[in-house]
Amino acid sequence: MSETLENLLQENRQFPPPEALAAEANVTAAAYDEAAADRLGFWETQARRLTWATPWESVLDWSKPPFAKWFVGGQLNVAYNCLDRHVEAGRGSKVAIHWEGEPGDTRTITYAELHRSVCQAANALTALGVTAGDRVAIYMPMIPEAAVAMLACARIGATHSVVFGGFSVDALSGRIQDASAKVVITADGGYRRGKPSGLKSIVDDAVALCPTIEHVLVVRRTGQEVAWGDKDLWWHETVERASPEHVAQPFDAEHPLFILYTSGTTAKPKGILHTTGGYLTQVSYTHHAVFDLKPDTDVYWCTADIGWVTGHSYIVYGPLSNGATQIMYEGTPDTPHKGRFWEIVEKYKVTIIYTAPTLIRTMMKWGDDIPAKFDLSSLRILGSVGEPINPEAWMWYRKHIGRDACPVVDTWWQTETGGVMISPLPGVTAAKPGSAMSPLPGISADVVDDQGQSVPNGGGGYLVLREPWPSMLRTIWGDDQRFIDTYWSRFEGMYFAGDGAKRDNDGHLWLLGRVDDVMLVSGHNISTTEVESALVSHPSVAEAAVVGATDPTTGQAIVAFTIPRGHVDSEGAAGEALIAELRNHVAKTLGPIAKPRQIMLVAELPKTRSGKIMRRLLRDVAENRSLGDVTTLQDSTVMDLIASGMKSGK
Ligand code: 6R9
Repeated sequence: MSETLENLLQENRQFPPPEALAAEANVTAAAYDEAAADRLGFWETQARRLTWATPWESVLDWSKPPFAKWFVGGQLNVAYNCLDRHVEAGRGSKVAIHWEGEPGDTRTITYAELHRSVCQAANALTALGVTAGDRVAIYMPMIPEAAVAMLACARIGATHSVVFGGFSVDALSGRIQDASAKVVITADGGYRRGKPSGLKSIVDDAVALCPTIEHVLVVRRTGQEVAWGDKDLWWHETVERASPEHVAQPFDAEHPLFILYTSGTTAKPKGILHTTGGYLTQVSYTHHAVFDLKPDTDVYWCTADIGWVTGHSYIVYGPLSNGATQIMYEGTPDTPHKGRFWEIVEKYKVTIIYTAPTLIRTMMKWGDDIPAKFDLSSLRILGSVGEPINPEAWMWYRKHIGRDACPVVDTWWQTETGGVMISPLPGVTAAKPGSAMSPLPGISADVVDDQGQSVPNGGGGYLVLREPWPSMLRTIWGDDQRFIDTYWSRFEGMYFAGDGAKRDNDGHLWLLGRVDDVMLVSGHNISTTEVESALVSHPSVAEAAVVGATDPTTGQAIVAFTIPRGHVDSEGAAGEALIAELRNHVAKTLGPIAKPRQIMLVAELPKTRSGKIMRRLLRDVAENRSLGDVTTLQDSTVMDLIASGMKSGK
């Protein structure tokens, strides 16, 4: 890359924590000082929040970088920490999960009940021949059995590999083959957008390609007809008949806990491997710190799917290790109506919500009047994850969901980092809209230039992590060399995250999107995030995606795909006028260099299942190429619409 990223966007608003929240916060500013004085000692203190069967001998073995070992010699059981210890402490009757099915059916599951189900599933898996170290694939809808399956694997030391329910036969079979999984746990289907979707038939086709699979365990969720073969077993005939007595054995701190595949671009998915002690330490601590979780009074809701790392760390392992009461929701936010999420917040008096910018922007598009119909006064903390949150989306979230009273925590992290790395602390940080602010205590993040030198305040470049952290990935499953090449070779001795970032004049961090998405316009590196945020700051725009397309004069030119807000007239001449206005608005906000060559008004954008905009597909459209791999798209019809709009010049 020729130059580091331009640094265009200016944002001066700042929101200090409410005084009452700060006074009672789980974590105060002292944590930064403690961690700065003794980083490893700080992580030891956090590890002691868990229950260990055998204490560790040393905190970190970093003698063979980049292969880390945390809490060397320590032993613990993850499921014990998430369940048994709460039950043993007399909290068995506390609700662990309030589950809402999309059609409106509900289940309330206490810690004692969840513990019982996990013990039964652990016994059933053991009876099927699954032992510690074996891999189990999980391909499930958002039902409590998905969490039960993960915890049962953890309990017996089997390594789970959760694959998004809804990924294709190819995606599922490829992941099963890569990990040589022995068992698949699935369901007949789940409910999405008011209809039962089929999962079992996809598993059948995948298993036909996967000779390592010995058994398929099937939860009956929808009751739809399914084909039945020799390997198939019903969950209710095996797990629910198994003994609920099970004593959890401790495993080594470095025992493999799970593999989770990141889809990447077109390359083969990477099986990110996470282990036991360091992972649980960091997800448990960060959940306690970033969400200020008070287990006795909070009702926490992370809206992610269990198939995304956010579901692993902040639905299953973080919240349950902390004894939280949480919501789990099966369906989509617009079924049966667009106020569904806010109805759930009102019904359960949710206090902490953790969601993605894509959802916030969608809600902006649908209109302010929808959340206004519900009582959201129980909310006290709002979280965001998955993409940079545009400053105006942050402001909308704070105002229309958080009644201008709740701190917004924008949390930066990755599948690879396992847990949150950069985020405000809700009782400490005076947050700026759109900024993830500072590395958490015990984390050393930096922004460096092409040569790996830290940039000064006001500078931009590449986000790196300078020191190992407890929940870091340990390798790419079966491919140590690719682990080294992908993350540890760009800069000597540092983890390269693949994201662009800038450090503002106060030293706060702003994430600028994937470096692969950066546009090079007349010799200037311009981040997609900043142009998108400039577009979203216009009152007529709900959402925007920006890409660089080849241009004969400027090298690359900026092409923007923009979704107008619900009330905006964008047909015919009104649409033309809006486009002209938006081009000028970007030029005025960021400078003439960032003025888009072309703006298209669209109804939807291509997104992954976890809600990230797939800019590479938009680049294909902008350059009139045929589309690359679309298998991880949430809705593949979106691309047909956008491509036909482009051809007709709309
Ligand atoms: C947790 C998760 C990781 C990539 C990451 C970055 C983007 C996530 C972000 C963010 C800006 C945030 N990302 N959180 N960018 N601000 N708060 O999303 O994991 O699916 O592996 O994606 O997501 O680009 O590198 P994963």
